[in-house]
Amino acid sequence: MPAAAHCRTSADIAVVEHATIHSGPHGPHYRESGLCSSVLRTLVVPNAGNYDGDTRADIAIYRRSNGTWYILTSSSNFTAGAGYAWGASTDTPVPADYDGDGRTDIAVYRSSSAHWFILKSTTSFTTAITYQWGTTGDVPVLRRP
Ligand SMILES: [Ca+2]
Ligand SMILES: [Ca+2]
Repeated sequence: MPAAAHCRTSADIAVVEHATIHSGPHGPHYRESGLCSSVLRTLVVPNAGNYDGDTRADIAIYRRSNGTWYILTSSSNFTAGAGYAWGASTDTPVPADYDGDGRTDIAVYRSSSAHWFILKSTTSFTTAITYQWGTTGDVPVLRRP
């Protein structure tokens, strides 16, 4: 299987650092223009979510190398973003709306201790809640869009 085809079929791969924003008839979108190398796969994990609470998904990545989330918001027409240091290189990103405000929360699952670390959107991502749920080796169940 060619590397590029493999990239497009995997849910946890995107080359956002090599992507560009384009205007189109259906609004802005991003287009991959780079390669999907094994090195980049370890650095960037995309996820879909609505972090700013409008009606559209935002572009977000979780960079394992520094445990930072980078979110490009749809409410800014994908012209402004923010970074949030939340997680470790071995954590699994598990974004969802845990606090029920309609906005996606920033969250990671740490398999080594079965902890869920959730940075709440209701506090503009300034306070967190933690749950221990699972046991070593468990896999978090994620709903993919
Ligand atoms: Ca949004
Ligand atoms: Ca939320």
